[in-house]
Amino acid sequence: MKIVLIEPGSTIANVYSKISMPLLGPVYLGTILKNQGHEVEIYKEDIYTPDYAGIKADIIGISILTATANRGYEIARKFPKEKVIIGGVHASLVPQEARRFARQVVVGEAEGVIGDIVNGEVRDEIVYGKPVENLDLLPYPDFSLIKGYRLPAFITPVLTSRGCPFDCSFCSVTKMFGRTYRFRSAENIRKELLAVRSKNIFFCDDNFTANPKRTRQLLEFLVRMKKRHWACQVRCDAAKDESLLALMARAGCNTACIGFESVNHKTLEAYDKKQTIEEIIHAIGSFHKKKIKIHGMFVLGGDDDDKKTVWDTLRFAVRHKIDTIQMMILTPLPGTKVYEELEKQKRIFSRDWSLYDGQHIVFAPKLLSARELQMNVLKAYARFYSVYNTLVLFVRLHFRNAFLRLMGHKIVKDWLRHNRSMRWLAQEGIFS
Ligand code: B12
Ligand code: SF4
Repeated sequence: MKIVLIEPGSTIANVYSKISMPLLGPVYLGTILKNQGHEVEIYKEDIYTPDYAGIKADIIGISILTATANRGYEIARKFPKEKVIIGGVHASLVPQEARRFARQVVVGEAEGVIGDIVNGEVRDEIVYGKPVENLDLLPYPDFSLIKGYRLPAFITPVLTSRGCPFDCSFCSVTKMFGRTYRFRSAENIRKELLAVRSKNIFFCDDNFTANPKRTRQLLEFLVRMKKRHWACQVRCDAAKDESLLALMARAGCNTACIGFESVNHKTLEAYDKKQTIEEIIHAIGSFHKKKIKIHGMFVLGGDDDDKKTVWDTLRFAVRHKIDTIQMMILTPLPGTKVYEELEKQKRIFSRDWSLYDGQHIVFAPKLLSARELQMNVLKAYARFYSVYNTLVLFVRLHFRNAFLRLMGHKIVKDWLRHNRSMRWLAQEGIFS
């Protein structure tokens, strides 16, 4: 059978449309189907958008996040419904909605069911996938299935674990992958890495160090493999184990993306983050001591956040010399506790999923207006990535950070160009 899998494009002016890193879901599923003898092609629209009218396929599989759901449904409408299957995080959280556009929707991890669905052996309208228990049994993702994807890619995503033992109130991860932390063996990962020819690797696990013992084993391998230049996502807790950080540095970790989330301790509590500001400060110092750069991730707009919190966040990032930052606006992703709470309080004013990308305010904050939150976050973001700050880094010979800041500057400028009118707020009648 001919199967086409599609990752819909990011919305206009979404910072992420510039990053051509594919979601691994379609690649894993495509690899499994190819190994079963099917002809598979994957389209990642941020890289290549085909002429859909010319596509002859038996099955169209579409992978949707909340932010890309509208585009996913638009693509689905171009095909007869009996050919379309939809999966991905958003489809897993609101399967009934996705079902309106597809013959079948898969909730959760689909590796165990995709073959049977394609062969017509599983016909349920909503199919519940089971979490893959032994991740070592998965094939290595075949990125050559993605049309137009240049190999070796500048950066290759590698997933070594699924799930996260925490349950932060704004996060979709545990709703999708559960709280049981499952991980691949170091040997299995080593074999995949041997075939990766990219200079840069992004371990896209949500919590790379959740099990320090297995992380250590993996790091030992990386030291021996002399793999350089990789980044990962960790919590501040990782910094409590200094020898683990030392090993990460020796193994080639150049950037840690850390979920700091807030510099307001009340907000940290409300997010159920189970981390303190002291731990954040300690983590920054410890990673920097090991010469690992930090991409600090913040989420603004909790019920205890006001205008000052936004600027406190910027000052904090500058004072502690965080290398790059991401300032997201709290987004009520379906299925999360934040969604349930805001929905109960009738504070969500937009259901346009394309705005659910962490860069558009879609609910009424408590201590400031929606417009104020949006503008202040943007202004603070723009300040961090200002030309002046970039020049300062350049003069101090911090070329890599200066380059990244310049990129950040362009991204914020693009955002402003596309969104200056804030049409979605005007449409909802939100003027103040
Ligand atoms: C790598 C990554 C990125 C990369 C690349 C993403 C991309 N190409 O879109 C970057 C850094 C650019 C990024 C950006 C963003 N991301 Co991101 N990202 C991830 C991360 C860490 C890994 C993705 C991955 O490969 N997962 C592993 C694979 C195996 O899982 P999967 O793709 O979901 O596939 C499985 C199932 O969903 C299903 N499935 C998937 N597709 C299909 C298709 C069919 C037909 C079927 C049947 C089944 C099926 O089967 C697959 C195998 O089990 C996830 C967290 C996570 N653990 O998934 C967050 C995650 C996907 N990101 C998220 C978010 C919010 C974003 C951003 C909006 C901003 C932000 N806050 O970071 C942007 C939006 C990007 C966009 N496209 O518009 C959320 C999405 C939540 C939601 N409800 O949509 C997640 C879940 C993280 C979170 N904390 O909640 N991201
Ligand atoms: S934000 Fe990070 S620590 Fe919290 S539940 Fe999500 S993945 Fe886990």
